Order: sequence, then structure tokens, then C-alpha cells
Amino acid sequence: MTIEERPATATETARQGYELTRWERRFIGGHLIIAITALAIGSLIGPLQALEFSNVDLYQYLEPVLKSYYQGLTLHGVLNALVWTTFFIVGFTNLTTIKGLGRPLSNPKVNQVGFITMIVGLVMAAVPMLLNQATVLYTFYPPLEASWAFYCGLTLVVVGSWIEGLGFYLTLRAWRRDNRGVRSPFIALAGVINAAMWQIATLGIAVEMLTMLIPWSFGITDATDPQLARTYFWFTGHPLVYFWLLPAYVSWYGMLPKQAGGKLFSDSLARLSFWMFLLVSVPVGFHHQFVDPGIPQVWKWIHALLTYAVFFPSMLTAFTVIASLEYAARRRGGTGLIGWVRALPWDDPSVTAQLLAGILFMFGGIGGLTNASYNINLVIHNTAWVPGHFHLTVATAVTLSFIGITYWLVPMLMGKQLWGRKIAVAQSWTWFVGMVIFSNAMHMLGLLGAPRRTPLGEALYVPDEWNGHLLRVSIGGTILLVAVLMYLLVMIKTVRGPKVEAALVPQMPVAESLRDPQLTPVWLDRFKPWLIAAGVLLLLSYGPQLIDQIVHMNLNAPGTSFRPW
Ligand code: HAS
Ligand code: CU
Repeated sequence: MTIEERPATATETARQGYELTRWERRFIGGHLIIAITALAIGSLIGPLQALEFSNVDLYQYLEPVLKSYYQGLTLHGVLNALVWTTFFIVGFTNLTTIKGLGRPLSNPKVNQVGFITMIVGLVMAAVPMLLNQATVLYTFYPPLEASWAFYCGLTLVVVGSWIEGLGFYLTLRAWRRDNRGVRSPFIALAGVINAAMWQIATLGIAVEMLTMLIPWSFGITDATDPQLARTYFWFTGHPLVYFWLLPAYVSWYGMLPKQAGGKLFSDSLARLSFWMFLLVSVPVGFHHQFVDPGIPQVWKWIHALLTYAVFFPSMLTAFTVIASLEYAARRRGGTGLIGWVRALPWDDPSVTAQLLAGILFMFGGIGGLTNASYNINLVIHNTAWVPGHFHLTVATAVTLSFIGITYWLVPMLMGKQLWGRKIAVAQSWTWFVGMVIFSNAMHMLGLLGAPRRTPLGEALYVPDEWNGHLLRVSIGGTILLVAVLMYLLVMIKTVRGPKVEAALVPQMPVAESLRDPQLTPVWLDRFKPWLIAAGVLLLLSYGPQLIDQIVHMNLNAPGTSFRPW
């Protein structure tokens, strides 16, 4: 079958011709510097945990800095899962808004204020973490209690991301006013949908912080309710994973096809999947609380069903992105049912990173469905299976994709060339191999009943059958350390490399769609119906149970700090 080509429209060409100003490059770059620094520190701590599983205790040598396994685990989780992701995503959404629309931010001061707020929050949260005053892991469940500065700092990071989100929305609105009747460019629209989803999602954590954790940590209230806090947390905690994932999807739909030499297979399906995420990302939080007492089964069951619904847009994504890739590969001469895969540009580190991220995400997605199945969840909940799952998702689908994006983005922002392309390709493969070993072993350990968040190397109850898997966790973790070091080497060398002439600097890849986006139905370009539907669904799926928990609030976790580590 041949698919008819369509030339880029004049408006598409004009938008893509927009050159970032010096301020814009520095502003986006500022987000990336913080993100990559957080990734570097966070991921260097990861192997300490992985090696601990084989009884290699490197923590003892770091005693002055890291007081315990749990302080390391907190830093690892917060820096990698919260800081690296959030700063990268907000920086990247600045880029997709500006370049997607082909115009500057309408209110750059708003974004500046947002960014500064995020930085202030980050510093406030980092200090107590480093001082062992916030060893509460990245989920900060009470009764574990952190210093007030940790809670206030994280709150400010979220508030800063809201402010930047407002800046994106205002820019899109200004563009729409000037381009009535024109479909919003996909990458810009998708970034703003993610920001909108994030604003709804973080209401849970905002209420948790403001009404529970912050007053509790200041001693204003003398006890708190761990069950209610967990419900607020997962209201935000589940959609948080899609806040991480959707920017990777922006790249998979909106950039990767271009990098592979093709086009986006379906603009409509791409938009539909983003709207579906806006609709069903939030009302699924109870799938993290299947074993929590105090939440009636019927609500757990409703959220289990809705989780199957949120599985659907990822299936759409798998179909559309792979179709786009196949189209690109066949244009490059690829043939065969599967053989076309070889014709993809595997020598391009940015492409390789994202393809490998996508391949592992298929397995992460299958594991997600396992988790979501109410009865099977009882087998894997709180076991090593869960970190096995999220290292395929956030630590690979998302992180390796973001790494792949930086392979063109950092040189582009700096007017340089990527240093060590071959090392960068090898870096992605190293990550892939390390993660296959690590995450498979974690999944197996989980099935055998090994608990998560436990220094198993010290545990006295480890049966012999765990030992092989524990060793593989350490081996996988060590390979991942090598991959991180390779990434940092490539980044540092690139940043320090010489400026090159414009023709050698990578361009931002923006994939056109096969069909003219003007043919995409209008209802896939409108916020209002989707926002209303999302609000109604949220009220129905959380409202009654949340009210019940608030009315029956049980302040049973004492105010005296509970700090075991
Ligand atoms: Fe999850 C726990 C269910 C996706 C992250 N998840 C977690 C935790 C994290 C996390 C961090 O229902 C632990 C939280 C904690 O600390 O307690 N998860 C799901 C489901 C999905 C899912 C149903 N999770 C994610 C994503 C994450 C993430 C994405 C981060 C980014 N998860 C759960 C549940 C739990 C859970 C329960 C609680 C477990 C418990 O008991 O504690 C789905 O969204 C997955 C859908 C994915 C797919 C895959 C589609 C495949 C694609 C790849 C295409 C391939 C390409 C490459 C492009 C259907 C799109 C082609 C390459 C070529 C060469 C051709
Ligand atoms: Cu979830």
C-alpha cells in the first residue's frame, strides 16, 4: 500500500522557521541544567541500593553524607522521580510551546516567576533531605514525618510548575486568537493538555500539604490521619506518572517520526490519546490502595475499571507510533513483516534511545495491567515487583526518552554538535541491557515475596532462592551506573565543545502528519468539553469516598516526630 505524500503547509513551514532567542535558549537550558544535575546525583545513589542487595555496603563509606539506606533511597526517589522529571518537563514544554506555535511566550515574566518559584522550592526541600531531616521516601506517607521545609519546598515546586503552566496556556490562547479556525499545532496543544492535567491532578497533594502535613510539621495540629493523607497523595500520585510520560509521548508522536525519516501516522489519534489522558488519568488513584483498610471495595473496583480505561490511550499510542515508524522505515527501503525495524536509523543516538525506551515500555505496560488487576495486585503489592515495574516505566520509557531528546536538544540550544555519537548510541544500549537484567530480577523477587523498600542484603530471612536474583539486581544496577556515567560524559563533552557553524547544529525535529491537521475533527481541538467531562468523572469517582474519609477523619498519628532513621 502506498500512502500519498502531502507537502508541508505554508503555516507549518513558517512556524518551524521560528528561531529561539538567546533568552529563550538560556531559559530552557536553565531548566535542563537543574534536571540533569538532579538525574546525575540521584542515579549515582541508585547503585548503592542495588549493591546493598548483594551485601556490598557502600553506605558505610559515605556515613558523613548519607546516614542510612533510607536517606539514600529518599534522595534517589525525590531527585530522579520528582526533580529530574519536573524540571525537564517544564523546560521541554517551554520549547514545544514556543517552537510548536512559532512565536515567543506571550507572558515570559509569568514563566520566569514560575521557574524561580520552582528553584526556591527545590532548595528548601533539598536542604532537609541532605541533613537527614526528611528521610520519608518520595511518597512521604505519614506517620513518617519530615521537616516543614521539605513539605513547603515540594509545595513551591508544584506551585511554580502551575505558574509556568499558566504561561503555556496564555501563549496558546494568544496564538488561537490570531489563528481562528486553524487547528492548534499538535506538540504545543499536547504540552498544554499535560499542564492542564497536572493542575487538576495536583489538587490532591496541595490539599494534603496545606491542610495536613504542613500544619502537622509546624506543630499546629498534633496528630494526623495517614489513611486520608494516602488518599490525597494517590489522587496526585497516579496522574503524576502520566505527567512524566506525556512529554515522552509528545516526542514519540511529534518528533520521533521525523527523526526516523517519516511522518506522524494519525494526527487525530495522537490528539485523542492526549484528551483521554486528561479525562482518565486522575480518577484511578485507589489502584495504589487496593490493600488499604477503610476504603470500601466498590471504590477500589471502580478505580480498577477506570485504570483499564487509561490503559487504552497507551495502546493507541503503541499503534500510532509504531505505524509512523513502519512508514518511515519502509520509505528508507525497509521490508518484511518485522524486518523493516532494521531500516530505522539505529545509528542516531536520539532515535535509538527512544526506540529502546518504547520497547521496554511494552513490558512495563503489561506489568501495569497486572498491578491494576485488583486480585493479582495482592500478590505483588509492596514487593520488589513494584520498583521493577517503575524502572521500566519512569526510569526507562520516560528517562531514556528524555535522554534521547537531550541528544539533539542540548547541542541545539548551545549551537554545538553532539560529542561522541557512537558512545551515545552505546549508552542507550547499556541502559537497555542493565535495565533488562535489573528489572527482570526485581519482578522475580517480587513474585517470590521479597518486600520493596528494604535493604535485603541485611535481612535475616532471605531464602536461598532469592540469592541469584539479588545478585542480578546488583549486576543490572552496576551496568546502569556505567550507562549514567556514559551519558554524563557525552553531555559534559558536548557542553564544553566548540561552537560550530549553523548548518552543523541539530534542528528541532517536528513531524508533520500524513494528513493535513485541518482535517482533524474540531472536537479534538477544544478544551471545554474534555475539561467538563474530566471534572464530572472526578467528582463521581472520588467525591463520595473522599467526603466520607474527611467526615470520619481519624487523627491517630501523633505529632511527636516519628523518625526511625
Ligand atoms: Fe504504574 C505502580 C498500574 C503505567 C509508574 N507505577 C507504579 C509506581 C510507579 C509507576 C512509580 O494498578 C509505584 C508507586 C509507588 O511508589 O508505590 N501503571 C499502571 C498501569 C499503567 C502504568 C495500568 N506506571 C505507568 C507509567 C509510569 C508508572 C507510565 C511512569 C511513567 N502502576 C500501576 C499500579 C500500580 C503502579 C496498579 C500500583 C502497584 C502497587 O500495588 O503498589 C499503564 O498506563 C500502562 C500502559 C502501557 C502500555 C504500553 C504501550 C506501549 C507503548 C510502546 C510503543 C513502542 C514503541 C517502540 C514506540 C499499554 C506505547 C517501538 C520500537 C520499535 C523498534 C518498532
Ligand atoms: Cu498508578
